[in-house]
Amino acid sequence: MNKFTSVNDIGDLKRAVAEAFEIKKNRFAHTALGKNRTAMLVFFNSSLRTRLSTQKAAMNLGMNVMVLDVNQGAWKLETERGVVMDGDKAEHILEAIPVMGSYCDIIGVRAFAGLKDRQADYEERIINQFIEYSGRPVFSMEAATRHPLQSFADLITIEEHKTKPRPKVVMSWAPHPNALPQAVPNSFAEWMNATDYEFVITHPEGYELDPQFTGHARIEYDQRKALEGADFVYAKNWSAYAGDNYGKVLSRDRSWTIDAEKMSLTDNAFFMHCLPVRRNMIVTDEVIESERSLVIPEAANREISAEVVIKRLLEGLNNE
Ligand code: AN0
Ligand code: CP
Repeated sequence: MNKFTSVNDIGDLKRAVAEAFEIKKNRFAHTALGKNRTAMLVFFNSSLRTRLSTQKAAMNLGMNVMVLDVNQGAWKLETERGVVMDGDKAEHILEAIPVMGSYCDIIGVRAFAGLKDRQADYEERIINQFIEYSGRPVFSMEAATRHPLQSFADLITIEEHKTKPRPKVVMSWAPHPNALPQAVPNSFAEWMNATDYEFVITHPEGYELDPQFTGHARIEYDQRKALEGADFVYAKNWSAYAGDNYGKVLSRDRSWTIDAEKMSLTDNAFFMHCLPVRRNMIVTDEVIESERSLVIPEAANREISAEVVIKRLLEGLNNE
């Protein structure tokens, strides 16, 4: 593997999950792979889980790790080519990227959607520049349109907890005060569509996601109907994708919050969320604290998904 930005880079999902289970049993089995190799983790946005779990995964593989918060201590970066740089940005990303690449063997990048220019976001301009100019294998730690390390951890979590071969997984929009990217729901949909699960998406009208991600999923505007018989409820907020509403908050309707009464419509479903979560907006205290809540094991599996991905990138380097 020489990059990881979507489900398409991971190949056979059954093999990837089997590898994840192997790594979970012994996460220090491959320390020789990363010896004298350096991972650089570059953050344009905040993070708790991704920063810690990815760093831990790289250390489990014997790597050295450097973390750069672009907004704290680095020069402000210009990302558009052709700009006269007479403003507050001291350095261009076109120099910064190859310089970063010269200090490491693999690069992880977190660069969220700006939510102003849909075309720029959906062209994945930032991470694609890292792929083009760093000279290193690049992996996504949430880019503008996808969060594949999260979706892989979500898949591992479902595989660990499912009690039916073909569980019903329901992804539900839920309210949030701010405009959030579509990366997590896009990516989750893309990974669920690569499984043979029954997959349903529910959201208020106007919150339709890009069909390239939702694929053959059933879209159900009635949240209660969608939740009937669910085995897993995956809650997430996102801002609008469609047309002129791109990046906008169209609703903060708390009748969409996942509460105990909603969960009672399901088949004793597990509750999932990628975190960070706004309690009593997305989900009630009662549901997130219930014994069916998987949010903590789901976050713990971020270390495992990252370790499989970094392991494969290292194997790719060794095969060069
Ligand atoms: C981010 C998002 O929705 O993309 C990160 C989630 C992992 N969430 C927030 O900004 C709250
Ligand atoms: N789920 C997730 O990616 O969390 P962070 O934003 O804290 O990294």
